[in-house]
Amino acid sequence: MRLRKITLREIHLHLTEPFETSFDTTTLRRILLIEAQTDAATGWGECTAGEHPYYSYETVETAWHIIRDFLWPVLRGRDLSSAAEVWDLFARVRGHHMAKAGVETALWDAEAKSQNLPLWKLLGGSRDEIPCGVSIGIQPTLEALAAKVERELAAGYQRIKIKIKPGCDIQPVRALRERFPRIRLMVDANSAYRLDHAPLLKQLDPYYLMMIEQPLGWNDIYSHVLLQKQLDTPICLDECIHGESDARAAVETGACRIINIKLGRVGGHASARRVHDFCQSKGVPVWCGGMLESGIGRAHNIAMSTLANFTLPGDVSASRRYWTEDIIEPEVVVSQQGTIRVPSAPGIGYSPRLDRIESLTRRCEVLESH
Ligand code: OSB
Ligand code: MG
Repeated sequence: MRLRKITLREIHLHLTEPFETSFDTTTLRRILLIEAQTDAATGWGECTAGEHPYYSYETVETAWHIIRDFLWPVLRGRDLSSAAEVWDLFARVRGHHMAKAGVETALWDAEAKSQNLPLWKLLGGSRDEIPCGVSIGIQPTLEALAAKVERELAAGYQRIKIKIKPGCDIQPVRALRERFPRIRLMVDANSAYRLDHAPLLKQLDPYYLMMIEQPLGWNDIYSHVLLQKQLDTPICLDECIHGESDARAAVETGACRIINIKLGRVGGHASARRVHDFCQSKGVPVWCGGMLESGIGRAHNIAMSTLANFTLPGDVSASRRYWTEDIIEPEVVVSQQGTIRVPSAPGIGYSPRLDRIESLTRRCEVLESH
């Protein structure tokens, strides 16, 4: 498989409603799409870098720069026997996993298409449907929050995650538990707390949450070791896990009992699979996180979630929860049982809508080997 051309496109998509976390409120997504043309097939990837460096240090701008000036030169005209080789080829570039993942996942799609195989089969996945949860942003009132939860449960979602931050944590959890005593409930703090908040976080224990996601520093595994010792509620790490070595450090030291895997954060499918396999060998369950992706990134998340140790419902939900109209055909839909049926078409299994992508494009750059 020889890479001929990469097209970078920045599209702008408005969320159907604002999404508030402890670090930001997002209304408009700037999404970097990567189209990789090889001599065998064309694949699509999505770079999950944000508009701001508030979740990780990467942004759309840094990713564009890294892809054009450092990743593309490594791959241009190169003959690849598999997308699985790309991670090692990129090793000289430190970090910038979201940039790497955008390109690497596009090549996985191309490889699967060239073999006429669904991507999830090429990755070694084993499920034909995946369990789904939702991530609900911070709401202005407890009533608004309860109404949202009600609606998502009625739609069939198997697990509810709410965002928390200092001053907006115990109260919403208590309110939801009183109203919904039996649901699978969890919280995500996006690194909004410090270790000296341990007594406060301890107050969440009586609400038997499935987990607390990333309470402490985005790059601070050790503080989570100290916090987990004090909590009954399992900690799940998101921001801290950039690859297999972080997963090993976190699991072996007891910093967490569950891991959230995001393709962008770990640098693509090959790295994600290594994190997955390590966790599986240690009996640590994983689930697929979300980054408010368009249909392209969502499709990659679905393919990854078919691996056997993705036993917990992920933040992979229906297109319509984010967009009035997605950029893929068909859109991602979730059943009344809270599952997504895995597509059987080659590659990511959903078709990019080129006309719609074209009309949403604000910036485009073609990188071509001559
Ligand atoms: O921490 O999981 C997170 C969105 C943007 C950045 C970080 C996170 C999130 C979400 C949304 O929780 C998940 C989704 O529905 O895509
Ligand atoms: Mg998270």
